[in-house]
Amino acid sequence: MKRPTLVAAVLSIACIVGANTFATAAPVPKTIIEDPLGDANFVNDQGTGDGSNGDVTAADAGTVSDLTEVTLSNDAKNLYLMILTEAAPPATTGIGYRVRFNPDDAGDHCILVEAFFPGANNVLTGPKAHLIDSCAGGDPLPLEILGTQISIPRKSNAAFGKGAVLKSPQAQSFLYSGDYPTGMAGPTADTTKVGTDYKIVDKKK
Ligand SMILES: [Ca+2]
Ligand SMILES: [Ca+2]
Repeated sequence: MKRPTLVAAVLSIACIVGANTFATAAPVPKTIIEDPLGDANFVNDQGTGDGSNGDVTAADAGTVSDLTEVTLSNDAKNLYLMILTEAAPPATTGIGYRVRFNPDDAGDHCILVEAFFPGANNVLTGPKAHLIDSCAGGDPLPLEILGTQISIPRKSNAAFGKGAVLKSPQAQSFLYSGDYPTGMAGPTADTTKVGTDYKIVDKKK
């Protein structure tokens, strides 16, 4: 009767792990971007991503590249960005995602969070993510990525400071080929309309 005992032991460990997970649960994610299902077809708004060309057509070429939702949450230490798609990466073809914030007067976004997944057309062996501050310059900052959730240390940029608002979020998916981080990001498969600003939550002490 070893097997039931083992199963019971595993279940009880799972319960303990589950309880701990709830005890230290991350804050509730807030939806900042929503996008139609079934429009990853390399047609809608590719390149601009501002929604001006519409974002729905009948063709449904992509599943992993099909953005459906982006959520954000934060605690004192990190921002947690989650990218939701019709099907989870990786795909046969290497796919990347970009979520960008804080456009300047010219419409160029200062804060870019990018994630890249392995595929036949690139050299990656696992997912990679990084933060780019295109207004301040400098090298991309590597970020922790688990599935399609990216953890962004708040101390990494003033844009994530106390009470800060991340403005005009917008997302894109694209093919990612070649080396990392110097590979080719494109063409764009899916884009979203500009979503809802996210105000960073800080608990009062
Ligand atoms: Ca979509
Ligand atoms: Ca879209």
